[in-house]
Amino acid sequence: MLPSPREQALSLLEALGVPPARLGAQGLAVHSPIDGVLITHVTETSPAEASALIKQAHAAFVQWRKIPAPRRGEFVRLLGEELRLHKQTLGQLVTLEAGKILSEGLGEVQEMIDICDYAVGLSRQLFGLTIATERPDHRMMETWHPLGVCGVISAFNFPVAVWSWNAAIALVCGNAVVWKPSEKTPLTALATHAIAERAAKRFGGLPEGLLSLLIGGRELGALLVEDAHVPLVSATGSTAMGRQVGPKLAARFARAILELGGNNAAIIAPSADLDLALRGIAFAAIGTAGQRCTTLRRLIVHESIYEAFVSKLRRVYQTVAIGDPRQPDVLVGPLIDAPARAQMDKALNEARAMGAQVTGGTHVDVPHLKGCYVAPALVEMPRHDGPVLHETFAPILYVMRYQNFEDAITMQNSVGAGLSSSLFTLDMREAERFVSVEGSDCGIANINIGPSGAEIGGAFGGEKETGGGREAGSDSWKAYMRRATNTVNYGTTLPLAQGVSFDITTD
Ligand code: UN1
Repeated sequence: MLPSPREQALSLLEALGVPPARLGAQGLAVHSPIDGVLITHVTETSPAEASALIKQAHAAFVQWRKIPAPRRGEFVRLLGEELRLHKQTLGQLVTLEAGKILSEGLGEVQEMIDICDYAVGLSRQLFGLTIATERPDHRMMETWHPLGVCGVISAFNFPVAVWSWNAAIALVCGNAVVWKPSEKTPLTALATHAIAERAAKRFGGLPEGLLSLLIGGRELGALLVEDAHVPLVSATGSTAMGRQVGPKLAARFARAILELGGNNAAIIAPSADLDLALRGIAFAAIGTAGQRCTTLRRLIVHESIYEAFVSKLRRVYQTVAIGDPRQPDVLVGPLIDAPARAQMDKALNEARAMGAQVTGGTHVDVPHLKGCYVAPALVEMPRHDGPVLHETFAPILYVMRYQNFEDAITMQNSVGAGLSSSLFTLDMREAERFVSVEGSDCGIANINIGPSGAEIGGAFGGEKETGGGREAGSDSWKAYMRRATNTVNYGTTLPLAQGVSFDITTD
């Protein structure tokens, strides 16, 4: 018999070293989605405290930016080590607070470890170019400088990994980080900070306030967005949230990294390896109970294999184990809360009204657990329209048919969001076309794997209503630094660019 989520969470918080003073009988109430029961309250940050923390972070940045980047990398290396040591405990806490199955909770912490490793290497690779200049005895180069305080606003579904993608990179780049986690998942944020504090101790101390945490509601996120001491905000959440945050940052010329909604599709072509596709589709559509921004939401299947493939998928939907995400055989945990389930019901009703055929989608009673459990829904649509066009953050997979490949690509691209996409095919021409300029319009386009579960080595993010931001690997680090172009004249004359002459008379 498993302990109650509350008991287990409280003992994990203790094991992780979260200061008891942050928890108590008052403040932000935190419930486990597993049973809906209150775990504890968390002390909230007042707006005045938040402003003071941002100021302090700026002062910390002024010190931190002078530390050589490889030395900054040493702190991130220690952070990665501490995360390795606490992978089990933090992973379990992610499961208790966000409701994802344990393997995914642990995977989330692994993603944090991976980005730390990546950032350590990066700390010795923050380089600019030297560029040929048109003037004799001149040198032209670019230098990358730290930016300042980086604000991070994260969502409940990846309560700690998203912070780490931003923080690990921002720190080696010489920045301070102020984090506003989702009000639904403050416990994992506190635990992450406790882990970072251990790394800081081993490092020999960080400038006071280099990493800070704002616990509370969206007004704290708004404060971060409006504070002139914050030159960059990386915000993960809905497109509606991005529409508020983006213009405010633009108005004060601050940078935005926006990771907003997704409405990700997979195309199953006639040549696809259907067994492989089935596994890929099941993980992408059902995993994390449909609560990833990369979750597969639209399946576009060639008519010639529709029945063969979709009948197998129906069976998966009918048999997948739903329940306590701590149980090893369970693949679908609870939705985060009752409003999420109501949104799911609403979308399914809209689909039914259009004539859709729904497999699953019902509320599920799990003995002794009062969480919001649902059977994932496979929704065979008469057309690509209505609720299909919008992201509902729940395990709903809409299925459509196609006849020709170009139409499938058009369908895949005809939604507002542009995060992730995939194609299952063994036809090389189709595969290459899909990743070509005429193919998927998303930030992520995969072949023979689903749209979710990206590695940290690539740049993560999407186009159109997904916001255009890129985090994690590749050259995403450049967003966390400012570039200066330097031209140095080591000669004795002053030739002007473009052949301009401007001769003044001198005595
Ligand atoms: C998110 O859902 O906000 O690619 C992030 C993935 C994960 C990250 C998801 N690595 O599914």
